[in-house]
Amino acid sequence: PRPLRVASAQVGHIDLTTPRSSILSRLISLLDQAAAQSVQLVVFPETTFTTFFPRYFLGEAELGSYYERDGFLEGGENNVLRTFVCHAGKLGLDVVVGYAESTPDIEALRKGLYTPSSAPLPPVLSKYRKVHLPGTYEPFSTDPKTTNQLEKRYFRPGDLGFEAFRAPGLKAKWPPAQSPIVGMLICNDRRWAEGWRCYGLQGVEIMCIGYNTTAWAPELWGSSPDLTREQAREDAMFHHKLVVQANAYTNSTFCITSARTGLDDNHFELISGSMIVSPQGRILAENKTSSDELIVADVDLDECKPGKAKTFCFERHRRVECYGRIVGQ
Ligand code: CDT
Repeated sequence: PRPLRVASAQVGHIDLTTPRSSILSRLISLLDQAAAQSVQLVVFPETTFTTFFPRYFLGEAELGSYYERDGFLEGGENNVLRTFVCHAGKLGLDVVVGYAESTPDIEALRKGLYTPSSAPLPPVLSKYRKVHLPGTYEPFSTDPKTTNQLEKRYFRPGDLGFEAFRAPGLKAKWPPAQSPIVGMLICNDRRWAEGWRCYGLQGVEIMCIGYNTTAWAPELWGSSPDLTREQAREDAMFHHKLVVQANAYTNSTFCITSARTGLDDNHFELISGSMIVSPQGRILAENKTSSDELIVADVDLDECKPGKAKTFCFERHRRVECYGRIVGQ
């Protein structure tokens, strides 16, 4: 067996004007709780350090304040991301965390994730940039009550592909060649089987997914515009669980999902659904609240093996000669 204690750090409501310092202290508290429970790997949401700002139509100057600057670690300056990473490192926690990444070229604004692993300034083991950007370039409306989804305006599609990596920093009790194979997706990416399969083909054992999923967004969802708020919320949760459980199963991998959730600015509702899912697609642990919450589970990575060797043994059962359409051939 290869036992590992993992957690999803769900983050509750954050308003547009919530001070970064108060967000940071909540995140530090989640890290402390994880360390107190001997967790080894914690997954945080998409855009963990701010509210989900792509729902707002923002002017250029204000917009800039929602990104983490390039060189946030190397530059040595104090910022929330650096403080967060160093705290996780001091506690010996491996962390996956989502943030809006700014590069020196304003034209190259992107999203990313990274995983630190040891103190004092933990190394970045891997970085992932969101590939499937939902929403629109133009706002649906400039009415401040409208839920926009301006990711196509505020970001560029990720350019790093779907690269699985080994995570040797997990206080490993096994040789490096047996260290966990980790993959990352961000929010909307989880709805696309193509990314999951790229990780599955690399033998992924733990998928880490942070997200902000609007509970009520008739302009965005493909479902009927006649749905009530309650029905729309239920649909959003159903589809979230459907894609995560199904893709964990068909790729024989554990999956940790972490929601930014709650009612932001007393108006914009995000679903929860933070959970830890087994390679059989079963939910092992899930959130009980719509607030800050740590969801913990003990997993055995060797449970990925039967699915990879039998039902989803890719070498024996895949028929690549029939899949050309997927890559436009
Ligand atoms: N943040 C993000 O990617 N949200 C999307 C909204 C979907 S719009 C159809 C999501 O997949 O949850």
